[in-house]
Amino acid sequence: LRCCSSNGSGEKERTLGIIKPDGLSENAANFYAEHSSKPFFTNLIKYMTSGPVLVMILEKEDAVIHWRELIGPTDAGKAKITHPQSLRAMCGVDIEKNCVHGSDSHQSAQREIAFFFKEAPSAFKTEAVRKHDEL
Ligand code: IDP
Repeated sequence: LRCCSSNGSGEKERTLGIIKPDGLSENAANFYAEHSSKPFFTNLIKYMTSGPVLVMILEKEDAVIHWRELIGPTDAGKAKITHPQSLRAMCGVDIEKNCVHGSDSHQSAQREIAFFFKEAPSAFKTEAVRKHDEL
């Protein structure tokens, strides 16, 4: 890395960073590591890196189950019939292109939040969530 030195003024400055496409595909592969041996893995990574994604921490009581209920079944095609009011029914296409992700358990949520938000989890946690984690 050839770079610069501090300008020494102690003032805030701005810089520009870009996560290049290969950086995103590495992240997607790591995020979905549990599916790496599945036949759909390569397509899933292509899909997940085909454009920008918006990653959110959502917080409420029983957020994991409520968000899973709201997004609906994995197969967006079937969801259109069985869960027409779900997000996947409304914006997804099929079992792969299902438009939204939701952690499938409290433990997965903790791991996945830490994956994207290295510093954030404790700052985002309410007192109630911190107590829940200590149990
Ligand atoms: P989930 O997202 O509903 O929890 P997972 O089984 O964890 O479902 O699968 C992760 C993602 O992999 C799915 O959201 C979907 O995009 C993709 N996927 C899952 N099963 C298949 C499949 O059988 N064919 C193609 N893609 C799949």
